[in-house]
Amino acid sequence: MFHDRARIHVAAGRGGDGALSFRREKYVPKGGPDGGDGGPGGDVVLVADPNRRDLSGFRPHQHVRAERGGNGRGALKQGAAGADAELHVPIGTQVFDEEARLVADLAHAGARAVVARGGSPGRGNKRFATPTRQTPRFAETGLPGEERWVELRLKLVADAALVGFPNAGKSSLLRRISNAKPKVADYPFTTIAPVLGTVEAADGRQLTVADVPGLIEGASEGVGLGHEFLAHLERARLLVHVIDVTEDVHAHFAAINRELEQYGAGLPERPQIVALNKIDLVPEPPQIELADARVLRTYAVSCATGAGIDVLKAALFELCPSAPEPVADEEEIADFLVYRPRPPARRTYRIFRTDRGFRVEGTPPADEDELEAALRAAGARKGSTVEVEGEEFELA
Ligand SMILES: Nc1nc2c(ncn2[C@@H]2O[C@H](COP(=O)(O)OP(=O)(O)OP(=O)(O)O)[C@@H](O)[C@H]2O)c(=O)[nH]1
Ligand SMILES: [Mg+2]
Repeated sequence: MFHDRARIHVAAGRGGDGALSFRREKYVPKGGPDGGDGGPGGDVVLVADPNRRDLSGFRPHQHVRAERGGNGRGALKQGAAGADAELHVPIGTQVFDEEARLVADLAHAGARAVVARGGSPGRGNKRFATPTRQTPRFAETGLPGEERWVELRLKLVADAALVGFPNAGKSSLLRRISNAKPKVADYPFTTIAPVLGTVEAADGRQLTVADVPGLIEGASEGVGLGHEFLAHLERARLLVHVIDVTEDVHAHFAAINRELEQYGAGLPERPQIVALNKIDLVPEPPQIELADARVLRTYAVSCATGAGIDVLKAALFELCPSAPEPVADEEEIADFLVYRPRPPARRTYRIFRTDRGFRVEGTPPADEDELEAALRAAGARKGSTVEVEGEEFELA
């Protein structure tokens, strides 16, 4: 099975707590504060991996968690940074948030997108020492990491894509021109999942071509295999419209174009070259004119005999301008791809661990349950002493 969608829950690591510690040395009865800071929580990062074919590596509703930052320790030892959770996805994976907004597009090998940021660490008590407060008996706790549901959708990255009725010979054509070996058979819907092939020119240039399932009248209403898989044509700069010459060519051409119009997303306007296939089955080479502004060229070919294939292949290289130069500046790519959802949720308060229990500083949330959850996340348990706005209470 080919999976081009996955919904996963991503949770970044919580920041480590700062340490509450005092120097203990021989002959130094009252050492100063030496609690180190916690380490930052790990991020959840998606990485575009050319070795991944689809999203089938994800379980439905999978939960992914990055590592928590380590706690600070005495002697000013900083906690270890939590390890990132790296998820490998195929090139062409797009990331959508819960409001269906596109937040990252991993269109190049090695592209990275942070989808959940690790929580910032708490500061150790050493940081809170001032001339007037030489023995701070508290340390800051770390902040929780971001978490969210994200929807991954794969849109294959191909220079050109084949489109047409079932049985037109799309897979046969891909076998002829590329290194891919998709299944070919004389029944409709042989191809049920997209296949990418690499086409090589004599001068070494390469193009990728996508073969997708056949389309039929009413695909937009779910007839046949539906039209969802047209998402894999969206990034193609050129469509190769394959038509069986033994069929009613004009009717088939119009029917496929109607389905492209139903789908939208730029496909109706995409330039096409038409491959009139199976000319070995007709006595005369077809003289067919398709009056349509999108059609740049029409070729008569036979995937069975190979007739006309080389000319069509040359046209692909001529009409697919070579890929745009990769952006030289790595920073620029990263900036575009890194998901900055909203400024890291600034809490209006921080939680400190004291030698008596916990203390909340700043403006605590109005919602008591929210505060309680935050205290528990910071390590408070039933019976812990908590100080909020000068009042002390025990956690129930
Ligand atoms: N005679 C002849 N048969 C062909 C030619 N090209 C393809 N075929 C045959 O047509 C049938 C369908 O070919 P496929 O390549 O599987 O067609 P497709 O468009 O990929 O079909 P779906 O995957 O079902 O959408 C197979 O039996 C092929 O052998 C051709 O040029 N001449
Ligand atoms: Mg096929």
